[in-house]
Amino acid sequence: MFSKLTAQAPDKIIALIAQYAADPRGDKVDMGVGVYKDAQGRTPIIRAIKTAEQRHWEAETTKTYKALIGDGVFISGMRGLVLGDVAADRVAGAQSVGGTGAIYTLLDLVRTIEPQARVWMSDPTWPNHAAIIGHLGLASRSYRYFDAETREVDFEAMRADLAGAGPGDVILLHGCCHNPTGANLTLAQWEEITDMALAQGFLPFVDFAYQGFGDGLEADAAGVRAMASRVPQMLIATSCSKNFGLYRDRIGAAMVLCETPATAALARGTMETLNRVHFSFPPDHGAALVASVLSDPALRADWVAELEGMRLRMLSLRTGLADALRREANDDRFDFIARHRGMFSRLGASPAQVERLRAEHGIYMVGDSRMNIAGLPEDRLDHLARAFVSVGL
Ligand code: PLP
Ligand code: TYF
Repeated sequence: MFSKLTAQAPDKIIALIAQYAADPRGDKVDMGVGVYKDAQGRTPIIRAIKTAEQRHWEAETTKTYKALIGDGVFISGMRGLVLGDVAADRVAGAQSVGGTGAIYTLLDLVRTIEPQARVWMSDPTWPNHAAIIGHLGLASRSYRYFDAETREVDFEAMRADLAGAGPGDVILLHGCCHNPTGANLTLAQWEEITDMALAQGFLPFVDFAYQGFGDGLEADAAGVRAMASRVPQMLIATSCSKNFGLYRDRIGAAMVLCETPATAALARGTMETLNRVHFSFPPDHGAALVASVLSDPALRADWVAELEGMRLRMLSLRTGLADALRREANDDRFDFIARHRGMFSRLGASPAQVERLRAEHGIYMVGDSRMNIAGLPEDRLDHLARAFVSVGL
């Protein structure tokens, strides 16, 4: 049976981790996989998470099963974090295995109801979106999103493409900190997409993996909240990998905003069933930690402060690199790096230039020239700027 299998192409982002690790150069620079790093290149455990973990270890007396849907305190805490007070009684939430698991559950929910649904992705988007949609056998479309010249959102093109969407179409949007480009919708543009959803009847699906990494916890949620306050229904996938630093603990939440509380109860029941068939009970550990951090005011304040420090560090790396490039290139063509938000920017280098940066300068970024801003060496930004200009950028 298994000889029928075909060799799988490796995930290009994950393949970079091993390639970087195997590089013996002492001054190599890792701007590959989307993991936050501090000035020493470490990905530390968030202080409040460590404290919650210690308390949890002391207080936990059993490892018996909890609930198929997940930890109720965690789910309502995540709903509040993402949506504030918006539409609370119409939202069904389920704990998931990372943000990826939330995306999978929500698209499986769509497939259960509407196997003919088409899922529209931004061009470009996180490669796992297309992989999951394809695996589920759903049809996909893409909409234009990024202007390669200005490195901003090409909103005219996006709007023109989405004009062709209607009922039965799911429009996948990045809630903030677009991966891989770093270019994001303004609040006014969120309102326009909301108008289109209302007029055309498509279903918005917000992938929200970087809340707190862009303009702040509340500001990053402004678009998704504005949309949720007006549309009858939408899907939201959230992740605790980045903002709680819980990458390997695999914790996230799937949320469905429904027309009525009664429909939300139905969605909740179906997500419970989807959890059961996907993995039965979701893993508790990360959910328990996030639930304590969100419900304990002191822990929450400490988490918010640490997250804000991470965000501000990435912002200062952005302005630092843009300044260094302005000096080195003697013009402002790289200023978009300071305007982008989140962990990534798409530099706009060709695959050959990306390869030269790796081979000649030990600078690692994804082949589409996505840079992880947190990986920038803050004491060597000039060196980096010289390398960028030396390969013809
Ligand atoms: N969505 C986007 C756009 C991402 O970049 C990521 C990656 O971290 C995720 C979702 C989900 O990540 P995880 O499954 O690790 O929570
Ligand atoms: O985009 C990134 O780098 C992160 C991590 O299949 C990641 O989201 C990358 C690829 C993948 C899963 C996670």
